[in-house]
Amino acid sequence: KTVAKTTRVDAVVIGAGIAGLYQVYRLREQGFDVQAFEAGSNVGGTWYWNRYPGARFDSTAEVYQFWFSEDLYKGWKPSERFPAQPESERWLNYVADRCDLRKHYRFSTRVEAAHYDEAAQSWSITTDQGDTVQARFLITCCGMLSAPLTSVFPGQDSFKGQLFHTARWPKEPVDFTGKRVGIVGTGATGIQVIQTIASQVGHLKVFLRTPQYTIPMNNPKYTEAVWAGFSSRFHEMKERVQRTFAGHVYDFGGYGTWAERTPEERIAVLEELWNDGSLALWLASFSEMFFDEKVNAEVSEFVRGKMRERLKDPVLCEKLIPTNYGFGTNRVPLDTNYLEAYHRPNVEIVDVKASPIECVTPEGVRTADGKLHELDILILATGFDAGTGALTRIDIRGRGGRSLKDDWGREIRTTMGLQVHGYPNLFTTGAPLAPSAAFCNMTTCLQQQVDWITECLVALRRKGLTVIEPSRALEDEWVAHHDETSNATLLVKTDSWYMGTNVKGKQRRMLSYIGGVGKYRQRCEELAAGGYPGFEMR
Ligand code: NA7
Repeated sequence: KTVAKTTRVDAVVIGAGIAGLYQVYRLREQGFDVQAFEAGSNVGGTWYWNRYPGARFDSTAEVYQFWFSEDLYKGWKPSERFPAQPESERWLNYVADRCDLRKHYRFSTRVEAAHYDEAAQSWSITTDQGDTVQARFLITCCGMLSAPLTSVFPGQDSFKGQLFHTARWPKEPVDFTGKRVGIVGTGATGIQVIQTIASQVGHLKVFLRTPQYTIPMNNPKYTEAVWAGFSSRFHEMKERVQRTFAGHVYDFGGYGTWAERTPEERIAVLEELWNDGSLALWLASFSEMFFDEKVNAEVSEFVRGKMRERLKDPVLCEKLIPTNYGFGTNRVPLDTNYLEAYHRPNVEIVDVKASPIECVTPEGVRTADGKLHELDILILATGFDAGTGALTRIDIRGRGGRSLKDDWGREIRTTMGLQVHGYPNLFTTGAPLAPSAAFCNMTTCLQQQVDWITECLVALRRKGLTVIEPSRALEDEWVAHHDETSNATLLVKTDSWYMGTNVKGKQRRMLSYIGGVGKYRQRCEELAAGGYPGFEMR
């Protein structure tokens, strides 16, 4: 659908991923007119862009779902516990079709700027296709991990081979046969790529800087009968994921505390969760591992032992088992034969901690020791400007022309990740200081945020009001609570995208709220039930 120049709508939604699709659905249901934009040529968000080999989510399929329609849930039958990207992309297309959401979108259209007009009490949104839309409300559903770090090394443009960032992977399959391939990055993404392409490439050089603790994924096929079983528990699961620590069915507390268990019992619990092959070892074992260095050290050693069993070779153990940070203090990936890939004769580790990458040349990658690593294909699994990047790449101006990029350049602040002081009628999902990946199963949190936003707009309309903005005091309170919560954990000691340390100059502040999904939700509900105390409404 083509937008006429300068359209007026109640709300503009940016993004056609999980949050955006559901936001459009909810706004339409409540009778708001909505214009949505999506930079990609189709729906899918994360699952549109991240089509790299091996991409898959590691929430379980029974909870990586929409909960607004039981029919929708029952009608989609995931093929396995952790489906791969093509299936997730198909799923979001299925949702868009079933709910007739496409007609609200303008695809292949990137929002470039959004300026708040104080006199008109509305946002003026402009796109790279030349459209201008006036919207009372602007709702960003741009994703937490969607602004890829693509320009990492000097000389990248000179490379004569093929260069890909994982989050900008081409739709056409890449032929690795016989190729000399290099990959930078061994986060959750790099691990999925490496384990998938190791057997396809001629030779693979892994430029490794920081090894990961990784858990072998247990990914059984889901039969019709299995899905019927989950479907019959739809309401029970829907209720449960809203209250657990990380928005999954599994949760902390099921095994009591570390302190009250004997050493043998602790190991038995860790073994049980290890064998579950999910993120439960991280997000549903003993929460003390996030707070108590001694507990963390013991859990870390348990995981190291498991990794040693898999790797066998002491040289590989030395290179691939983390020793300088604790288990669970950055994102824990699930893997499928990732460590085993290093047993292959065509897979080689280049230690770029010892000798960092200096530049990319036409032939390959040059490291500080002067070596040139000649390559046909270079893969950047170098991650994202998480939380803030998707929004600071848009020119967002609030009251008095203040810029979100500048404001967040000084200090990353939000009111519960839902609004930002100084930016009336701007609502955000997947934004900093709300629970997010993987401290929240993203579908759980995004739906909760969309529901909160929608109910807020309905409440404003009921009261005959047109503007809402959190007060500075309310935001201060949330930021302080957020910092207090994260500073009590060991997470703040480890460098990671959670802490913003992967982006030069970014403030070191925990991006995800880690007080728990249930607690966050309760606070959100209290604000709504109390008539939004601390928000200025006009
Ligand atoms: P991550 O987790 O941010 O990982 C990025 C990786 O890239 C990580 O291993 C980095 O090493 C590495 N990296 C980045 N720059 C360099 C340079 N210059 N040299 C060597 N290595 C480098 O991104 P992912 O895409 O894997 O995952 C992001 C999230 O998406 C994931 O947590 C899921 O929630 C989904 P470093 O650790 O900085 O030493």
